[in-house]
Amino acid sequence: MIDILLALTLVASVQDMHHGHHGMPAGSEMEMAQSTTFGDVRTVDTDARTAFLRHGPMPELGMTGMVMPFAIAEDVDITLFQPGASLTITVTRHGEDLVILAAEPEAE
Ligand SMILES: [Cu+2]
Repeated sequence: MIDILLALTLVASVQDMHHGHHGMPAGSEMEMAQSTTFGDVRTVDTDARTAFLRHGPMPELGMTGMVMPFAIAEDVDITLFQPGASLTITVTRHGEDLVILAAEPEAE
């Protein structure tokens, strides 16, 4: 019985992977959809390379402004992510996660 449950769980995970772009417009360019907007840093975890930001609208990713967690790509300067900092961020979607690909201090 445990083996059957395990097999069903595996099948369910494989199916989930194929639903990653559910509800997104068709087109191969959606794989690389990016959005650039402002992000106000709330908290940061430098070890995990994640941060909570209040971000502006990102229509390319189907999102209005909100506060949410982001992953920070390896080549982004994480020292920019100080609580209270205002940044301009470029974001893409990797599965369930939103990943910051680039960040710079917001222009005055
Ligand atoms: Cu969001």
